[in-house]
Amino acid sequence: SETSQPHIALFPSAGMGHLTPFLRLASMLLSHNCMVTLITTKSTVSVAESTYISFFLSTHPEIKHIEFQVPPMQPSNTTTDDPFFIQFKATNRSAHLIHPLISSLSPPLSAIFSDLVVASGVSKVAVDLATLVSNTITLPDCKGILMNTFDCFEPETVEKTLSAINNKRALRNLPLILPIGPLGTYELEKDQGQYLPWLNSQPAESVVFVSFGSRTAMSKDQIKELRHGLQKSEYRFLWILKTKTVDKDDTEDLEDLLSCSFLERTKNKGMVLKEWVNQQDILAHPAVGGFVNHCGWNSVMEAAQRGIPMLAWPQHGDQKANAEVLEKAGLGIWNRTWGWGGQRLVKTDGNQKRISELMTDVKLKSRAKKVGEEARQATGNGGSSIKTTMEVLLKEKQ
Ligand code: BUP
Repeated sequence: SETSQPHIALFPSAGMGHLTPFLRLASMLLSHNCMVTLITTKSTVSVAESTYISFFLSTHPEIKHIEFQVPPMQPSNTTTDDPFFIQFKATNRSAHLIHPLISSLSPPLSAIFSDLVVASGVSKVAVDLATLVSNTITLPDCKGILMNTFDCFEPETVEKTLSAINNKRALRNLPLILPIGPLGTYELEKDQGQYLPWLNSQPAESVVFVSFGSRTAMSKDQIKELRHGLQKSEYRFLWILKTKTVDKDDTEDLEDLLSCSFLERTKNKGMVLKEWVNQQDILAHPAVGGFVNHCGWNSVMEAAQRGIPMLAWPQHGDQKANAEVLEKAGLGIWNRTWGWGGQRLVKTDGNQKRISELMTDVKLKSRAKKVGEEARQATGNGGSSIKTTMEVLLKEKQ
C-alpha cells in the first residue's frame, strides 16, 4: 500500500570513500521513514571505517546491522597488493552468502542498494574478470543506478546521456540512472580536533585545505616539494598528511616527515596533521578558501556543496576523469601534466604557482560559489535530485 514502510538494505564495500555515501544514504532514508538494514563486512580494512560504523549505529539504534563475515583472501590469489582491492574481491567472492542472511529479515526487504564493486556477488552472477568490468556486467539485473551527482554539475551526462538511457533511446538493457546528489551530510561525532580553534581564528577564505583522501600515501620526496610550495605561496594552510595506504599503518612522526624548522617557521601560518579530521565540516568552515585534493568523488561533491574552489591533483583510479568533470563544471583547476601521484615529482614552483592561482583567481571563486548554489538547489525543495529521490522512494513504498 501507499503507506507501507520500505525496508532497504545497504551494502557498502571497503574504504571510507565507499562507506561514506552509504551512511549518508542511510541517514536520508531514515529521515524519509524507511527501515534500514546496514550490511558491513567483518573486519573492515581501516580503523576509520569501523569507527564511523560504530558511531553511526550508536546514534541510530533503529538500524538493523548485519555483520558479514568475509573469509580473508590470500594476496597471492590476486593481482593487486592494495588491501582495499583485495577486500573488494574477497567480498565479491562471498557476497552470494548474503542471500540466506537477508531472506529471513522481517519485514522482507523492498530493495538492496549495493555498491557497484560488490554488485555481481549480490546478484549471484559468477564472473571473474577485473573488478569493475565483472560488476558492470550485472547492471542490467539492477532496478536502478543511483548516482551521487546532480544535473547542473554534469549537464551533458545527466541531460543528454542519461536521458537517452532512461528513455530507452540508447543502451536499452540498462536500468534507470538516477542522479540524487550531492548526498546530504549527517552529523558526525563532535570534533575535538585542535584545528577547529585554529580555523576559527583565521580570516574568511584565507586557508588552503590540503588533503589527498583516505588512502593515498604520499612519497617523502613529494611531501618535501609540496612543503616548499606551500611555504613559498605564503598562504595559510591546513594539511592532512598520509604516508600509508591504510590508516593503522601510518605511524611515522610528523617531525620525521617535515623538518622541525618548517614546523617552527610556519607555526602561526599553517597546521599539518596526521590524523582523521572531519572534512565535511572543514569545507563548511568560513576560513577555508581553497581545497587541494586528489579528487575522490565524495570530496568533489563535498566541495561542490560548499562552493569551495579545488586544485585537483588526481592520484589513481577514476580521479583524472573526476578532475575533468569538476574543471568543466567550473569548480576547479588541474594540471594534466602532473601525472599520477608518485609517478612524477611535482616540483615546488609548480605547486606554488597553482596554489596561488587557486587562492587568487576571482573568476574561479565566483564560479565555484555558483556551483555551490546549484548543488543546494538540486537537493532543496523542488530540485532535480530531491525529485528523483522521492520518485525512488515512492516506487519502494508501492
Ligand atoms: Br582523509 C579524510 N576525514 O581525514 P573520497 C577523509 N574524510 O572526513 P578516498 C574525512 O572521507 P577513493 C579525513 O570527507 C570523504 O567523505 C571525506 O572519500 C572523508 O576519497 C571521504 O573523497 C573520502 O571519495 O576514496 O577515500 O580517497 O580512493 O575511492 O577515491
